[in-house]
Amino acid sequence: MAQIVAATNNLKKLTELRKMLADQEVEIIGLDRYKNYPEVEETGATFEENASQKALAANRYTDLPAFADDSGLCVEALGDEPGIHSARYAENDAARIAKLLAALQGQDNRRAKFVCVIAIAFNGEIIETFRGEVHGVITDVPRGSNGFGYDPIFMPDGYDRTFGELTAEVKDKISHRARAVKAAVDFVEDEMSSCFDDFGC
Ligand code: ITT
Repeated sequence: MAQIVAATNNLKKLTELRKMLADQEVEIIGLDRYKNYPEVEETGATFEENASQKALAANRYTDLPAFADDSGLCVEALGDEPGIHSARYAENDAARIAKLLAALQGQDNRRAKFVCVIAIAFNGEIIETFRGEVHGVITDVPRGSNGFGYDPIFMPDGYDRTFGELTAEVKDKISHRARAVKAAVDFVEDEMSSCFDDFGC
């Protein structure tokens, strides 16, 4: 079976990605396979740049095709922050949530979106990046303990529960990550079918 490296150190993210790709004929290799895998700095100004840096680093280190997910929560009233800084916004999930709610105190505009960009790297080059978004609002208080990160304060449009309250099955159908993964899978399937058409490979 073909192998691909999932270039993430976030185990909750990795679990979601593995579930979303469970039907694909590909073995997802985690970074835990590589004991000396170096810390990869995220120096980009966009989700696309950071996802590409992470995917390329893993592809070069392992010599296997690799993909990475760079994601975050963009809050309208905060000029789309924390955005690409979501993981570094504070030192743990509880502190990140508390800081965000404090920044939004008294703010009527609670609109926000989760963004996920997946980059695929092969032979030292980025093949393509794929973006998924889910729009919604930030609640006044955290609700639920499912998921990870900012899930307890994000309520997607069309639902009256946060990602922290919704089941993994629901989140994994409508999330930013689900949408980016679907775009990536559609692209790879299209490329493979055109490869079959063109070269019978
Ligand atoms: P890797 O870079 O190793 O993949 P990371 O957690 O540092 O792990 P990011 O740099 O992409 O990943 O930061 C994403 C952060 O955005 C993540 O740590 C959460 O705080 C938040 N986030 C992303 N997707 C989320 C989701 O589905 N639910 C809740 N929070 C999410």
